[in-house]
Amino acid sequence: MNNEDIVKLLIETNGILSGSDIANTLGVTRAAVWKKIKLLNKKGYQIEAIPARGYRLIKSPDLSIEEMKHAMSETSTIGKEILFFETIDSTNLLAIRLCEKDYPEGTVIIAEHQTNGKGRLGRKWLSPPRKNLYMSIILRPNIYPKDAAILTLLTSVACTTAIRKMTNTRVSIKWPNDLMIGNKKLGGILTEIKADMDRVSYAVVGIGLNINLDSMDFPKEIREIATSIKKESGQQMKRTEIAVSVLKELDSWYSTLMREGKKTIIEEWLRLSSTIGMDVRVTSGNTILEGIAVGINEEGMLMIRLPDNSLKRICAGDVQHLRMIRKDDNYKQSSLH
Ligand code: BT5
Repeated sequence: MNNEDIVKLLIETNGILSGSDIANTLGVTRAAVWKKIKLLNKKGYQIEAIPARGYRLIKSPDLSIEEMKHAMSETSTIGKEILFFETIDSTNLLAIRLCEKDYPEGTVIIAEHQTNGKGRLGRKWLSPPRKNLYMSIILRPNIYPKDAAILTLLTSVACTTAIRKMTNTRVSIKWPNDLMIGNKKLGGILTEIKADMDRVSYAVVGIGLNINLDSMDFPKEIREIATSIKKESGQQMKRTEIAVSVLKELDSWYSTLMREGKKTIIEEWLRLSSTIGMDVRVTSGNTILEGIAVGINEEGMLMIRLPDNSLKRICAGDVQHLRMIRKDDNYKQSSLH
């Protein structure tokens, strides 16, 4: 009997369920049920025992893996398997190890706390415990390595859509992998792939989202540049609901990619991005360029119009938004080369 078996029954009952009904359904003793209930209450559930009647679920912890599993049972690919850790070095690192062991596509690794959360280029993702979301998803897309950036684009579309639906915040995407509210970073995406010459053999998309951090919870290194949903909206969120919404959006956008190719995703990314139409400064290795961000090409590269009017493709780098130049649809072209 898993924890989620009992939680699932209590959610589905939405009322009082007797100990013997639970025991019979799960093929265990009533004493075993009682023990599990005690354990779940220690894990942050509030399950009331009503004498001579049974048990009732009053409250779940704000990140409940059991509820997540229940909610993800109807997706097509993502979240069929969800692994949860209190503390881990990095969900991406573990996901990569699991990919090597042939874990199936759609497996989600989620942690309350990361001791070595990773950003791009060896940077750190600061991961304070119990307030945020840190998760990685294993994908095995049938795409060329040159197209792998689409996975970051589609993950940022999924996160942005989910957060806009669930909260009243105006999150947008900053190329290539940042989720922003205004000029503060709410979250980031780290896509790592293994590929041979002509096929991606696996990809791991890692998502870090600041959810319930209060102003004083931010590590000082990022206090000036980062934000959280709670800080922006005043809303204390149930992290389960955001996680489920993000993963369901990811499932749906991933199916769109596999079915229709990249076009719809690029269009949606352009709609949700705050980079296009901006005067930007791009730092890429030792090179710094300034120009107007006019679009992305089919491989997810940022297209910059330089002061001499030439177009430059940027495949990797960090973007600083300087000021809005134009926000009309002329800049929202998906097929620039
Ligand atoms: C990213 O890198 O933005 C990718 C972040 C991906 C994190 C997830 S968490 C789950 C999974 N497991 C992992 O180990 N990683 C992924 P980059 O664009 O390089 O941005 C890194 C920079 O963001 C840092 O140098 C800081 O300036 C800033 N930063 C670090 N922690 C932050 C936080 N919690 N909130 C906002 N900004 C942060």
